[in-house]
Amino acid sequence: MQWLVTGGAGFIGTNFIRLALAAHPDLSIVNLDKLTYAGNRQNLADLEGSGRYQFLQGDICLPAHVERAIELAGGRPAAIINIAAESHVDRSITAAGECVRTNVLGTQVLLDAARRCAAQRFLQVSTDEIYGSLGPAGRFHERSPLAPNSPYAASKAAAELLVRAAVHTHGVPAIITRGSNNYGSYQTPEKLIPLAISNADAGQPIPLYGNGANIRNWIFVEDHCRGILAALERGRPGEAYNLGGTDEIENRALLGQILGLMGKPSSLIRPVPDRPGHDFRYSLDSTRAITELGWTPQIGLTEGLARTIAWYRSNPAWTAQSRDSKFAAYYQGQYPTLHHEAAPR
Ligand code: NAD
Ligand code: TDX
Repeated sequence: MQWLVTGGAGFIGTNFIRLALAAHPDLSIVNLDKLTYAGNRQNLADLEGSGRYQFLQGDICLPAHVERAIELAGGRPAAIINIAAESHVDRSITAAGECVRTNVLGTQVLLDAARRCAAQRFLQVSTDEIYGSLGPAGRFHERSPLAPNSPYAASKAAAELLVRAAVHTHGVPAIITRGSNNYGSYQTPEKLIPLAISNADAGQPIPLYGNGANIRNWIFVEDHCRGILAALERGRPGEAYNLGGTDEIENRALLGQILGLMGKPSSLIRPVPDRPGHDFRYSLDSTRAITELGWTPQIGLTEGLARTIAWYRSNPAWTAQSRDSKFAAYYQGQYPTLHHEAAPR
């Protein structure tokens, strides 16, 4: 059995490939990844040469690169799993072009390829952000309207509509998963949790947007990856499945919990100007995935954070490599009010 995975050198892709190969001894995977700032080939270097994993550097927006990846996967992969994306909301607010190109055009190029090679399944990894923002109460279910608020979220919603059209018009057997906020190993430190852990370990201030009352629904990355696998194997083509995590928490309380677990002072938290258009709250009703796929998230926030902190502390070289000079330039542009306090290491 051969699968084509895109974006497998990023955070969720790395975790997904490890999980899928462990779950299926007869599976081999081709990983097509452009290696943007968010991709790191070394994440899965130990699998290269195993005979079950091949890495191909390439761009999902370029049909020739996608065709090459499909050839490497034997010409007719049993599944194409699209994990590649420009995934950071803040970067999409500063400059939306790459986000729209990869997330929208790239998805269409992959759908066209799936049709041509008659892949048996296409799985689009999407996000809760396509639903927009909630107030203090309520949850999103799969029939909630798409109401994205950031350029990133809008590009992911657009990709979902292209997937829907490919199912309806061309009969592509595609399934969509909508995960909530992920955390865990291999996440680049532009995102809140790895930024907090790596800044705290370096004794540097942690930026908290606005009043810190925004709420996210956190899912441990391995729970999310099990959900993607379950949807691929047991989901119905044409359907979307919410994959929400176990915990909802305000950002300021989350940072307090992380610092407590790390034995660091909460005085490291520094309010910074709010994100423009900042969604207040996300919360997913995952009843469909629980009943149809037999999936449930298993790792609660306290355990997941402890495991995540332990991973970052065991892998300082990985973090140092992620926090390179390009990251420093990004950080200075994103957090000008913090820059004078300390530069990221
Ligand atoms: P990430 O930014 O860590 O990784 C993205 C990967 O895609 C990188 O390896 C990058 O090199 C690759 N990539 C980018 N553009 C590419 C292109 N044009 N061609 C080929 N490869 C390209 O992202 P992530 O956090 O792992 O997210 C993965 C997917 O999961 C995304 O589709 C995202 O929308 C979705 N998602 C993420 C979260 C989350 O909390 N991180 C939650 C729900 C859904
Ligand atoms: O420095 C920060 N300070 C801060 O207060 C950063 C980077 C974020 N925040 C806030 C903004 C959000 O309310 O923390 C929350 C989480 O922010 P991010 O880690 O940037 O995630 P979010 O914007 O919620 O989006 C994430 O979840 C859905 C992923 O990045 C997306 O790819 C996914 O689709």
